[in-house]
Amino acid sequence: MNVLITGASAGFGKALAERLVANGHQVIGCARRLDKLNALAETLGEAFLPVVMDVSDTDTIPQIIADLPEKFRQIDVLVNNAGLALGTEPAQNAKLEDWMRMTDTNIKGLMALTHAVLPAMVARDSGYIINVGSIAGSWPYFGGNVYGATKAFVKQFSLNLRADLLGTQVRVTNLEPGNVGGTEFSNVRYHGDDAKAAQVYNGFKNMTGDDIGDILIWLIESPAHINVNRLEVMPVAQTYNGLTIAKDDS
Ligand code: 8X3
Repeated sequence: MNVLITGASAGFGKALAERLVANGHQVIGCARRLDKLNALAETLGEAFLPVVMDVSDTDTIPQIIADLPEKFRQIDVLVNNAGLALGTEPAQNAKLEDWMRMTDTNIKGLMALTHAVLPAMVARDSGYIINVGSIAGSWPYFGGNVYGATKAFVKQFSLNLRADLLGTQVRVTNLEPGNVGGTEFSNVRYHGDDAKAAQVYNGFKNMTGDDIGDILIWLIESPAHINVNRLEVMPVAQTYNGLTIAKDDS
């Protein structure tokens, strides 16, 4: 299979690319950083095609897809993995610029790529789109504001895609991970403050990019007649903790 992964240079994307190549698939690895992609291409070989792409630069996407070399042109699986959380402040203290960047990448980039790839899948009557959502798309938490809202969009867009794809063999999954450590995600969320980012993962066993890579390849290699609509995963240490009330004297 040919699998296009956005955000392929690190984290979940990289973990998935490694697994796919090991299992004999080809990967179109998209990311902004060519040096990181090239490093990955060196270890993964010819089955990994590095493609420079900034998903938030949505106007460039159709041409990038059209320009793919012949043997990578058919995209069997699209993994919309590129995304970011910026800031953990309450909404009243958040930066509008952060909100706009999350919207541009997590929503507009994902839409643009899906729009560029989906028609060919429908024409072939086969294909699979996996969107990397988040538990934040279902569960509100302090500081989640626009990040969670972008992931709620991703969840509903995934479900609505399936509704439109009735009668086709094209599959769509929204994968909704909870806390995952050891990737750049938290570092970006805390605007590069390594110490703060590290604190998030102290004192419990978090999930890792490899755990998510294992889940993604399992989804991709699952039987073609099964559609996993949504898959929410958390480390055992993470769970729901109810609603909160601010008492008058607090
Ligand atoms: C982020 C999930 O649990 O790290 O997508 O906030 S969590």
